[in-house]
Order: sequence, then structure tokens, then C-alpha cells
Amino acid sequence: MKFNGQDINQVAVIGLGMTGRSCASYLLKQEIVPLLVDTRVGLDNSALKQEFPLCEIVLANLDDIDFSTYQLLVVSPGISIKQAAFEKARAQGCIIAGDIELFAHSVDAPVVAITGSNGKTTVTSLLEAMASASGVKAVAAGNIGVPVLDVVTDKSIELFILELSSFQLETTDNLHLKAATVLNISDDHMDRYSDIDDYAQAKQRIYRHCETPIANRQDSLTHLIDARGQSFGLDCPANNNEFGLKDGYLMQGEQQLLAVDEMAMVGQHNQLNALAAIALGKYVGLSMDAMLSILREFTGLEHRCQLIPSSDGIVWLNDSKATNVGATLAALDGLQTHQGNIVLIAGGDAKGGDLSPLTQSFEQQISELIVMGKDAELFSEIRNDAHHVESMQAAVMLANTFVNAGDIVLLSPACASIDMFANYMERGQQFMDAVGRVNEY
Ligand code: UMA
Ligand code: ADP
Repeated sequence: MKFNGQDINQVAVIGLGMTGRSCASYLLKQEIVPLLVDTRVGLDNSALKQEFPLCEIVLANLDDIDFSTYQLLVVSPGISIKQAAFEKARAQGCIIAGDIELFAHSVDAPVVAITGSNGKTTVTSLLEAMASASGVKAVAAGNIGVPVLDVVTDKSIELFILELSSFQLETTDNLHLKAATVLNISDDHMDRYSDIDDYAQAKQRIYRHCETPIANRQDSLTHLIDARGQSFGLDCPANNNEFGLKDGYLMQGEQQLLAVDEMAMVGQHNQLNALAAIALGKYVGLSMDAMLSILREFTGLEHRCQLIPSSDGIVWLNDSKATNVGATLAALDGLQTHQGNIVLIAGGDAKGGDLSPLTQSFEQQISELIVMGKDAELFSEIRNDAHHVESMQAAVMLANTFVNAGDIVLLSPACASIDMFANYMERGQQFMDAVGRVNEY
């Protein structure tokens, strides 16, 4: 395999989750038999042995492995590359890259990419629907849950739409993009970054080889230093390169595109998401009419401010995907005009993030706060009357005692789920199941 002009055949794949397995399959198709490594020494690798019978599998601490004979280490996003083992390997001449970099070396069709602290999956899915409505065969991949190397070999694809995390961008150097955006930056993954600037720099790597960078005008951390690109924002656009809002309309420059009331998604953050998707779509040649018709239909994704049907008159909202403070603030912003009580269920793994930006909204908007999980105590520091519970069922039962018809119970944890649940989907599902049971009583 040619990589950065070099002939490569000695490759180790580090991390054997979804990404690592897709890298191994891809490399085997290139006739390279990689070494497979995972740092979880207790991992059950029997299925991996069956899937990759030709490969040696090593479960060990990275410091205990000699990588000196390897030319390329393909590292999964869940593993930080800021480790001594990788520094040593680099010093020995080894290339450190991720699956997105391998994708970049192999892809022929145009690519657009989306990153940001919040809204990535919404914008990626929206753009995929817009492409399809425009008659373009597109696929959404990346952090959205479809490893990029599983789809890159499909030569019928006309447009790749990649959702990229900061972790994936850290190991990507040569991804050429038609258009890309950093949607917003707020505190997240502070267990992997030294501060928010360090995190923002990882996100801004998306613009490195990008024909049309599209920034959020109102969030300076999403800008390039030389601000060459197009932009979106909730303010009135100043010229044709700007997408924004005016008199209740989504706008491009002076041109009215769609009344926000016609959008099927609700909330100001989704108006921003819509503007970002339109901007990206425009620069890859999608039909404006098709894009606007999708905005009239697209109601949003599960676990993101999703209304749960109920017969008790209470508005139960599942926002389990709110895994950081910025997402919970966006959900509460969207409920600013609500007249009744709001009970919030939050907590989980705060990933080293600062919860204090929630203080004002909690004081002004939340009648009762119910918290759970590893970092529940941190919520008590900003709201000392928080109720601690041990399970989602207990949280919903308690919330139910605080509300009457017309009130809202919002699950918007501001934390990752992995301390108590397999993932945010399971957390949201447990919430919806518990709401169902409360409704049966
Ligand atoms: N792990 C180890 N040792 C290893 C390998 C993994 O401890 O040797 C741990 C990681 O620390 C992590 C977990 O295992 O806790 C999974 O890590 P991974 O890199 O193996 O993950 P994959 O299964 O390959 O899934 C990854 C993305 N996961 C992460 O970035 C943690 C998925 O994003 C993505 O959908 C998938 O690749 C396909 O591209 C998930 C995610 O949580 C949704 N992303 C974060 C987010 O959105 O906030 C960034
Ligand atoms: P991501 O893929 O970046 O995690 P999602 O589209 O899955 O983003 O949404 C995650 C959470 O962020 C949900 O709680 C959602 O309501 C909220 N959210 C979506 N778009 C935005 C935005 N533009 N700004 C802030 N929060 C947002």
C-alpha cells in the first residue's frame, strides 16, 4: 500500500472496537496482514480471532509493545495519541494515523465534513437526506457510527458526508474536503484536552485542506484565524456569503429561503443546524428546492429533545444525547418560553468538564433537579437542593411526583452515559420505558 509516498506493509492496528475492526478488514483487502492490538487486557477476543484468523492479536499496555519494526500505527479514536508509546514510535520513524487518514488516501468522490461539540449527527443526517432528495447518491459515515473504511470501497457513492470527532481529526492530516464546518465549540472531552483552545485546535484541523470552510459567525472558536470562508449564524446575514435569520426566515444574504415556522425541527439550535446544512449543501451543488423541502419534513433524530407520547398531559422529553453542558443549555434555551414547571434529570460522567455554565439556567428555569451517576455530586455544587437517585426508573418515578399536566420532565444529562449505561441510546430507552410504566399506573 502506498502511504505518503512510501510503500507500507508493516502495520499495527491499535484499538479493536468498530474502527479497529474496519481498519483490519480494509488492510487485509490491501494484502497487508496487520498486528491487532487492544489495551483492554481482559477483552474477550474469541470473536476477533474468528474474524481475523491471519492476524496476531495482542492485548497489552502500549508501553509493553515493541513497535520498532512497524511503519504505520493506525490508532482508534478512543485512544489518545498523546502517550509516551506513540512518541517513542514516532521517534523510531513510525507514522501515526487514524482510519480517516486511510480513507483520505483512498477516496475518489467528493467529501464534506462536519464537526463541532453539538449538532454533528443532526447536520450530517440532514445533509444526507438533502443529497438524496437532490438525486445525489450520498452516504453518511464517521463518528455517526459507520466506519469510513467500510464504505470507501463503494465506487457508486457520489458524495461522502463525514461526521468527525476531535479525536478522529487529531489523527488526520490529508483529508481534502469540498466544504466543511465546525458547528460550535463548548466544553467537552476535557479528560482528553488540556483546555478549550486545545480542543478547538483539534476541531479546526478540519479546515486544513478545505475548499469552502463554513464557520459559525457567533462562535469565534469555530473560525479560522484568517476567516476566509462562508458563515452561518442566528443574526441577519450581511452578504451572499452569509446564511442567517431575518424576520422569522432562514436567509442567504438578502434572499429569503424558508420561514422557520415551516421547519419540522424545533428550537433555535436546529435553525442553526439547518443553516449549516444548507450552506454545506449549496457548496457541493445540491438543489436548494430539495434542501428546503427536506427541512419541511425532517423532524429530528431520536434521543435529541424527542417528545415521548404520553397520556398524562405531562411533556416528557428525551434528550439523552445531551452528553455535554452545551447541549443541555441548548435544550433549556429552547424551553425559555415555557410557562409551567420544568423538572430536569441530569448526571453521569461529566468527562472532566465544568458544569458552572448551567448555574443561571438551573436557577431561572428548573423547578426540581434530579441527578444520578458518577458525577452527581458536582450538580449539588451548583444546585444544593438536587435530589440524588440510583436508577433511571427511580428518577422518573420521583419526577412524576413533582409535575402536573402541562409541566415538562426533561432528560438532558449534560454528561456521558457510560458510567451507568451501555451508551446514550440505552439511557434514553430506559427513560422512555420508565415513562411508559409511569403512564400505566
Ligand atoms: N478502548 C480502550 N483500549 C483500546 C481501544 C479502545 O480502552 O485499545 C476504549 C476507548 O477508550 C473507548 C472505547 O474503548 O472508551 C471505544 O473506543 P474505540 O476507539 O474502539 O471506539 P470505536 O468502537 O472504534 O468507535 C469509534 C467512535 N468512538 C469513540 O470515539 C470513543 C464512535 O463514536 C464512532 O461512531 C466509531 O468509531 C465509528 O467511526 C462514538 C463516540 O462516543 C459515538 N464518539 C465521541 C462523541 O461523539 O462524543 C467522540
Ligand atoms: P452530536 O452528534 O454533535 O453529539 P447531535 O445532533 O446528536 O450532536 O445532538 C446532540 C445534542 O446536542 C442533543 O441534545 C441536541 O438537542 C443538542 N444540539 C443539537 N444541535 C445543537 C446545536 N447546534 N447547538 C447546541 N446543541 C445542539
